[in-house]
Amino acid sequence: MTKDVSVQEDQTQATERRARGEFVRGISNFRHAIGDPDFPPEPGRYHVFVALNCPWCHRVTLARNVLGLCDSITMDVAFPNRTDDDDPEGPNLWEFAPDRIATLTGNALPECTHETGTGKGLRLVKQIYRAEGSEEQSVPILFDKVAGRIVNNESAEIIRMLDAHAEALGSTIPNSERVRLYPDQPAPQQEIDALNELVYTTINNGAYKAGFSSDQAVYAAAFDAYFETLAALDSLLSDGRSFLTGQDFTEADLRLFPTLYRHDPVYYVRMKLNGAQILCYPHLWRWLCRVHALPGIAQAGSLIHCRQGYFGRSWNGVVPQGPFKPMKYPEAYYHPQLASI
Ligand SMILES: N[C@@H](CCC(=O)N[C@@H](CS)C(=O)NCC(=O)O)C(=O)O
Repeated sequence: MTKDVSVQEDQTQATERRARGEFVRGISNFRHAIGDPDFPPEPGRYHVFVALNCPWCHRVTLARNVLGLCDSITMDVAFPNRTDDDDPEGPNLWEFAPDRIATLTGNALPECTHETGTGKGLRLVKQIYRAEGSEEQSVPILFDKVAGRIVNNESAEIIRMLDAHAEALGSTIPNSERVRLYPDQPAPQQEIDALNELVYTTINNGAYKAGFSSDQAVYAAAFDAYFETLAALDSLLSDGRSFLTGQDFTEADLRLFPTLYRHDPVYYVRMKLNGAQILCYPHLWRWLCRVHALPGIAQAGSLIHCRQGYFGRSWNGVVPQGPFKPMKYPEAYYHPQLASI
């Protein structure tokens, strides 16, 4: 990679900031790239490990779908809640558990799978890392099934690689019809980079800073910045453009989508982002519905996994049922006219 595409949290005094109650996201350590000599772009070679409630994984499932890579990049899905305290390997670990029962539905979740990428049938994501001497445990992971190695565990870089190598990776969509998430020209790149920076800091990661910080001032600043950006993006879209940078869907849209998709049904309550719903921002609401309607987008996410994951264990296993007005979600995303103007 020639430049850092991920827009990560500033790690200055991270320990002290965490001690004061601020949520500070860590850094991903596997940063190889498809296209490096060890990792040639080939159909059928790569695999992703994801959890459908995780918004960073959502970037990867969205990219895999819109780029036509579902047949050529295999995928395993972890259960949305981590392991419990009585797990022999410890609590809070992502687990492949297709038979585990979700409190929300009273049934197993059909999207959840066993681990098939390594060929070892591992139970925990942590064991995939441990095989390489790493103590990390995060999803998403891009894995090379031929080399038996983790390629990369930073979603921003993974989606950029899938976009750059879509054809060689075996995309089922012809080049002329496939979206280009990060076009080669400098002008759209600069526009996307600027949006990524703003959206990562105040929206994607800002939601976590609001919801997981235990300091009132840190929460309040994150809350304010989040809603300021929503207002700014609503205004950006008010000139009639279909997507954030114009008439084409790009990486900037893809990276905004996972957070806004979660906002009304989950983050409003769970992340204490109860200033307003996306429904209150007419241009953003219509943008959300427009993106949701693109081929492959609705199929890349699951609000059942989101609800189960965000409210499951940390909220005593009971998942809030709403909202139901003006309509249940995700059904509401099929109705752009619900926007308040
Ligand atoms: N920088 C990573 C962040 C991924 C991340 O934070 N994933 C969370 C789930 S939403 C995770 O697995 N964290 C490790 C853990 O909580 O054990 C990326 O964007 O790919």
